[in-house]
Amino acid sequence: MSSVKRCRSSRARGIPALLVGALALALTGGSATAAQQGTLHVLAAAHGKYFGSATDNPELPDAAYSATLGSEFGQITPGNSMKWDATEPAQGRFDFAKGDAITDFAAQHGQTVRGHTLVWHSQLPNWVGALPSAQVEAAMTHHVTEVVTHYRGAVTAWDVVNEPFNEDGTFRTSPFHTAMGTDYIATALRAAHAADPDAKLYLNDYNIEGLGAKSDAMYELVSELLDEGVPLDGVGMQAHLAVQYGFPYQMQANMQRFADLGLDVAITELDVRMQLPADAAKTATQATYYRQVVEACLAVEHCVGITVWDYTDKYSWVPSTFPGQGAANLYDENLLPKPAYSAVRTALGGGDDAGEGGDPGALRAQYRNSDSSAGDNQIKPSLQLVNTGGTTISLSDVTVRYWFTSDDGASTYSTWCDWSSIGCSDVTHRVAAPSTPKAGADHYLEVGFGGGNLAPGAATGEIQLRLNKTDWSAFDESDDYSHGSGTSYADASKITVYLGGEPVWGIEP
Ligand code: G2I
Repeated sequence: MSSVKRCRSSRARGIPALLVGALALALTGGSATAAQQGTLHVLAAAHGKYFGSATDNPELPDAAYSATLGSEFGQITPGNSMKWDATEPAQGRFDFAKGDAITDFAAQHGQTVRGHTLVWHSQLPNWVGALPSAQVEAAMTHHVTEVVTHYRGAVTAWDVVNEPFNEDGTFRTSPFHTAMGTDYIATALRAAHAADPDAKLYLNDYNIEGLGAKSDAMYELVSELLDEGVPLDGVGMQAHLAVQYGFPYQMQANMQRFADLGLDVAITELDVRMQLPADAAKTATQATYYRQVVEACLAVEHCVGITVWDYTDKYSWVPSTFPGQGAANLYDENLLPKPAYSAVRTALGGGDDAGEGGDPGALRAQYRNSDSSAGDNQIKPSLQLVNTGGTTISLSDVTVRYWFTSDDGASTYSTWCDWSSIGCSDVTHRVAAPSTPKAGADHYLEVGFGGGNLAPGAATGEIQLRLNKTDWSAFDESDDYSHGSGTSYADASKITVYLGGEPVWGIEP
């Protein structure tokens, strides 16, 4: 093996971290508030890295799910819809509908897309395995060429070959390996490079996160490919971890040895499963593992980013594959952040130790619209606050603003708390006007609290609010700044939250 170090430089490399952070803020729209700085992607971007999530087409109509997917993450990977069985189910018949829905979502949310995956032994339609050996290379090259060409410009990095190794580091048997031996890997990489010279090309596998036989095999392979001048930009480490199996051995050192070859490294499918039921100890270990992965990536300059294999337990692959196991993700089945989320955020520099009053970046507002009519004489926002940090927040320090326009009629208001799971007697509410009227916001409903605490991980639960003008004239809510159409709770960046009067969540109009 050659000791020559190569430097195929990444486009992201060399961009100052702050510029990348500013770029990410520009992409996510608007000015930076403390709360935006708290999203995982914006925090990661300040280190010159991305923070992403896998997703899948059946999940996108879930409005609460896709709201967080679109706001918290700067990169997405399709969990299934760019695999061979989806993109070329019959030979020569390509279907990009599902993959296009993913790239469209990403474009709408300023996210990059990792293409997953071109050449893999699994989720391979039967026709590939049935081909005579002599035809497999042409079929593979055609598949890679068509798919990469279709997604040119929309997919920035590809898992060109997925899971080429067995656990002991020998090459896995597949129709490709049977037909071409190990040459199939270089052939696939060359075809992908020819189809999109700008895409970053990766080999991706699991159980190669730490030092060991399997990662040694990957190291040998990529070293040889680089020696031969094969186009290869990086190694993807899936990182499907489990609390019962311990943390990968010397993960940072392992990542560094690949980086030292001149390659990028990406954490591509991170999750940390456990035997159910979850308990405090397992949940704490899980948070530690997530934190350690982030720390390892931050410590390795050429670790370009981290993707979680979906962000919520609601859509995890784990329970169906490992019966009795689960709870592997950053958010629970109700889309509320778990301690692992706080651990990741803290590791990214989000801070969990703001001292008295709690961690500003940890407080977030969620909103749902309980008003079926946007044109009647009442506005009915339902809100809840979630403390994703590690310190208790005193609610008497917290205020929340829902921004709207008064439209015609009276400019005096009545406000109501119709129901709240923490009781309405401690919830204060009033309408006020900003010093300068803004588009979609010449007034706001301000909500406060007489007392109470929000413990780490806790939510206030629903607070149902309502307001009307004293002359009961109608509103046109459709252009109101904070108005949304979602009927289930989702993070709402257009609801602003203040701690001790300082903005901590959301974007003011
Ligand atoms: O198995 C976890 C991941 C390991 N690394 C490669 C990834 O591509 C893989 O992802 C998972 C998807 O998250 C699952 O959603 O790959 C599985 C299949 O190998 C996916 O599961 C399959 C189900 O097994 C099928 O029954 C189902 O038709 O998803 C298919 C599409 O929903």
